[in-house]
Amino acid sequence: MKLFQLWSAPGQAALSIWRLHATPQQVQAALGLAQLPACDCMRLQWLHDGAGVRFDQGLVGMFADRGGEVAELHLHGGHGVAAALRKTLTGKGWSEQAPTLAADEQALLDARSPAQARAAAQRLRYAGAYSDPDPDHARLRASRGWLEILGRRPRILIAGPPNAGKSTLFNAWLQQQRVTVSADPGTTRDSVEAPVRLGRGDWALDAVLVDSAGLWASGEALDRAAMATVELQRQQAWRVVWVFDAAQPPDPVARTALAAAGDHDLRLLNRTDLGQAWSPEEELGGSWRPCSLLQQPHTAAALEKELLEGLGPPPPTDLWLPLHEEERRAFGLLAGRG
Ligand SMILES: Nc1nc2c(ncn2[C@@H]2O[C@H](COP(=O)(O)OP(=O)(O)OP(=O)(O)O)[C@@H](O)[C@H]2O)c(=O)[nH]1
Ligand SMILES: [Mg+2]
Repeated sequence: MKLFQLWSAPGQAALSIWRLHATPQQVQAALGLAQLPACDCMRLQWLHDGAGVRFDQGLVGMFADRGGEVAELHLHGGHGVAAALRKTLTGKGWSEQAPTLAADEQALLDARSPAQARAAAQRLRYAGAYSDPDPDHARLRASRGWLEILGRRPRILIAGPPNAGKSTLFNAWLQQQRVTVSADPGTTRDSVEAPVRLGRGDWALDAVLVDSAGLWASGEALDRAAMATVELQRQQAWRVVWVFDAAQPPDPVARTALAAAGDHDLRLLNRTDLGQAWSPEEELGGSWRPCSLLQQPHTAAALEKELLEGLGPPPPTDLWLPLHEEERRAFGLLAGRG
């Protein structure tokens, strides 16, 4: 049976990588190649569909695999090329098969940021490198915060009482008018989430930012359902950015919610341009950042910086990284939200 597999991430990307389990002659015939695919080296060749029409130019080579010979194709990554290749090969009796990937290989394919890709690649490279007990555990301790989030997409929840400016912060962070902002309390009901990039360069991280409904003593069932969703979001969040209103002391529901805040959560006292009607430090404790999001839209960048600084130094690049909770527990490296 002639099989082909997609080895790059599904969807559109700059490149797609395919493996064809067949002989060089079968690959040449299937794709109308001018030359037989060469062994252990990639050559640029035109690929032709069943009607002899060129559909892409890419790198083609043959390699030895555990079970025999494998052709590897590095093609352009658009949907059109993938569709043309699939149609050409299935039209000639080939079958597509999903590759069997180890968990770390899958994590590398799924990585959406440089940091998450590096961590997955490091695990592949140094797999099995540890003996127990190992002095290298100590080197990982300073990067506990990173290890907690490199194996997943950390979620940052924006929460607080109604009208405090949560949606204003969400939009400022994304630098787009993504959600409705209005002077009517209770504008946001459903949680809205969007991908955000934290930091730059090699250790830039992919995260999810979540805007949420206001927390207050509402008699309406809809509001209470929305607040139950916020509580679920809070439990899943890596960090919460609490936004309270300087002009309006919060009601007991918002105060109670804040009691669940972790030490690394951020606290923002917004709308200080309207005057400060109460003191969060005195009434709620903790350290608060006074601000006016309307006048200081760069506050979001300062919050991003603070979140990243709280992570400590990035992990060493020459070690296998324990990213999953049970691994971090085994290494004595669990770092909770607290
Ligand atoms: N004066 C002043 N107004 C602000 C500031 N930040 C936001 N606002 C205004 O406050 C109102 C509420 O802002 P939102 O961002 O909708 O507040 P929210 O917390 O999302 O409110 P809900 O969705 O109702 O929970 C809007 O009219 C904003 O323009 C600020 O720094 N100063
Ligand atoms: Mg809102």
